[in-house]
Amino acid sequence: TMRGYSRYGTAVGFMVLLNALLIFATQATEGVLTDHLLVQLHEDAQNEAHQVATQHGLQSARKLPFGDGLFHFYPQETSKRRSKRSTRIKQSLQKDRRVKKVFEQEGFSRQKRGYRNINDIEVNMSDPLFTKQWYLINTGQADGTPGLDLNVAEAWALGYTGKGVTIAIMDDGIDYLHPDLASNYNADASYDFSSNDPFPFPRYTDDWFNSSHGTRCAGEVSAAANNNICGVGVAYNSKVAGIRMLDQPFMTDIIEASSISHMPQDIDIYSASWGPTDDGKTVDGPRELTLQAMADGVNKGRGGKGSIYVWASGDGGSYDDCNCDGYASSMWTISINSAINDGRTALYDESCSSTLASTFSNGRKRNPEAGVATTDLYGNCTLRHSGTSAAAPEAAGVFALALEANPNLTWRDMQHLSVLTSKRNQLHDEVHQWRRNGVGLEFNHLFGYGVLDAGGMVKMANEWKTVPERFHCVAGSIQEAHKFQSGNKLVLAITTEACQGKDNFVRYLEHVQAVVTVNATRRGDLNINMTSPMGTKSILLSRRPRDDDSKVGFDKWPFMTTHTWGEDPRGTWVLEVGFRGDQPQRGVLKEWTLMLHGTQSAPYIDQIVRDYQSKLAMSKKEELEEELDEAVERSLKSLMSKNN
Ligand SMILES: *[C@@H]1O[C@H](CO)[C@@H](O)[C@H](O)[C@H]1NC(C)=O
Ligand SMILES: *[C@@H]1O[C@H](CO)[C@@H](O)[C@H](O)[C@H]1NC(C)=O
Ligand SMILES: *[C@@H]1O[C@H](CO)[C@@H](O)[C@H](O)[C@H]1NC(C)=O
Ligand SMILES: *[C@@H]1O[C@H](CO)[C@@H](O)[C@H](O)[C@H]1NC(C)=O
Ligand SMILES: *[C@@H]1O[C@H](CO)[C@@H](O)[C@H](O)[C@H]1NC(C)=O
Ligand SMILES: *[C@@H]1O[C@H](CO)[C@@H](O)[C@H](O)[C@H]1NC(C)=O
Ligand SMILES: [Ca+2]
Ligand SMILES: [Ca+2]
Repeated sequence: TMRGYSRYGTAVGFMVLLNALLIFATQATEGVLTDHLLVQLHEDAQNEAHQVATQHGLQSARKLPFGDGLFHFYPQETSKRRSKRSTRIKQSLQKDRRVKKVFEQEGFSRQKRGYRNINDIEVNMSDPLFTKQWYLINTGQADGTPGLDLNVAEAWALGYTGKGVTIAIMDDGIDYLHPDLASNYNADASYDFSSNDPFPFPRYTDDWFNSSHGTRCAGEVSAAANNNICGVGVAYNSKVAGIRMLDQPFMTDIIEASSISHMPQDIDIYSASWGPTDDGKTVDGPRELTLQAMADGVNKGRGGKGSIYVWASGDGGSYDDCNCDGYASSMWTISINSAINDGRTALYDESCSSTLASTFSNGRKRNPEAGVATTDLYGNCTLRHSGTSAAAPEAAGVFALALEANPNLTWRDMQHLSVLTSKRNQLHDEVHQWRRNGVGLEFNHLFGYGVLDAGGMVKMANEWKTVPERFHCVAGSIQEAHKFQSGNKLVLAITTEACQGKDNFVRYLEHVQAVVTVNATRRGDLNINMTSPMGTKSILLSRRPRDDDSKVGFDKWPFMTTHTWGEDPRGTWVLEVGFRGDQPQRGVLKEWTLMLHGTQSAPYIDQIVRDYQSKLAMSKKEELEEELDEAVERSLKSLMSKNN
């Protein structure tokens, strides 16, 4: 074993150790010699190492911190194997009077831990559009960034394809006769609330809009695999239900509530790619019945584990703020944003502190194949699905894989898993930095905790222990009117014990809501930030240049942040309310109530213990490696001293 090496100590000569290492190396890998040389120089030549190296055709020399007079002589260019030239260099070095000894360096293989080579997992699909579905496996097609994908291949390789899970697409219907959808269609769980019948087939509407939206979303989740038709769904063995509810002249609370509460014991996941108008001046959310339906869903759906509501964060671009959309910003929905295939934001992406994670879509003029490939109306396929509309169903598909891996997951477990396993990957937001919150979780104001990682998620889901009970604490409330104006922002503080000592003590945060009542001469110029006791700043509201409301303001509006996830809420929270924009504005804040939601006992204690154990194993490994290094160093020294 490796530990044994240290016992050789200085007593054993270098050659013994070298032999042992060589045996070890030949057993472990096929070592090859490289152009790199270990050179020992005579004492009086040690200041000339660089000259010696260059005179023999090498690039330079680097003094090694161990051994006496040892240098790393390295070549101009690194090729994998030793070149013929290198043999000559070695011979000429050996003849140089300044050089005491020359050793060749062996090259062997070391893999980055936790790094998945995207070509390692072989996925063989006959579906013609499969290779165009870069969001499933991104090999760089359509000018994309290789590896920037949902990592579904790993989840599939582990055997998770969505079996036994039903996802409902709440949209404009599904072409359930589509040959790529028919076999996965769950007719029993489907309904048409636009026409009040059990057949949510897309129909022509008054404005002749051809309703392909739902069909495209359904294909992303549940298109069948290996049938030579279109592409492959993220969860290609899951069932998809159609809930047609967008195709009537106007929406009603009854239709929304009915859709959201449709068959909650049969439908596991509801995907919604709609919301209030993304015109940058609307502040709207679920009405009374729909709120009740959502609350019932998370509390009673799926046998009490809770319906999973997946929401597109919105298509209003930088002019809108998804915290003004009460569906996306609800704690009960998982709000999903989108990245394009090279990791940039889509132009229509809205940012806000309530977004949990991201998937992929298309949203800049690029390669025509950079769109989302999926099923289309009338049995067709398309390469051009886009919008955050396209992002939410991908997330629904990933969650279906996680539910297959562990059907016990609650609606909150799914959010915890998303926070813990989503990745920054190569996402980049030109406006907002990636930051770490008080417990070290990395997030971004637009992408949330990053791109969903299906492989990571199913692996963690597999061993997941349901998170502890959730508590709610009103941390404090300021209810006097406070005036503020341009150039003179309002700063308020609430210091809280987070209900410590009471039954509803919240020690580990999940969601935080700031319920705010504020009016202003121009609502769109308002911006609100909130900083947690652990120092995490959430941008609760950004400027919305198109919103010129001067009457309504925000009335007990629950701005939500996910950015303080896992933090200890005890201490002082600071709210900053100000104006941005060209014209001077005035406003009055009438209420700020701080609501904390989370657990009393540590969530995922088992996960943490496991992490700790694996870290322990790592540190032992490093210790071993250090011991080995030391042994090599000692042996080298002893060899050198003998040669002196
Ligand atoms: C992929 O599938 C095709 C068609 O079924 C088959 O001919 C081929 O051998 C498969 N390739 C691999 C590597 O499994
Ligand atoms: C919808 O389909 C009808 C019939 O195929 C066609 O005439 C019409 O132009 C389409 N409308 C749109 C908006 O694509
Ligand atoms: C759909 O497919 C039919 C034939 O199957 C074709 O005639 C039609 O143009 C396609 N429609 C669209 C919108 O691509
Ligand atoms: C789900 O819960 C049941 C009952 O508590 C338990 O027996 C089962 O092992 C759990 N399954 C997983 C995958 O955790
Ligand atoms: C805001 O509310 C205060 C107090 O109710 C009122 O005096 C003021 O006129 C309102 N301002 C606007 C811009 O509506
Ligand atoms: C809120 O934070 C943003 C981003 O750091 C900053 O630009 C803005 O001025 C802040 N607004 C207030 C009212 O503090
Ligand atoms: Ca297919
Ligand atoms: Ca919006």
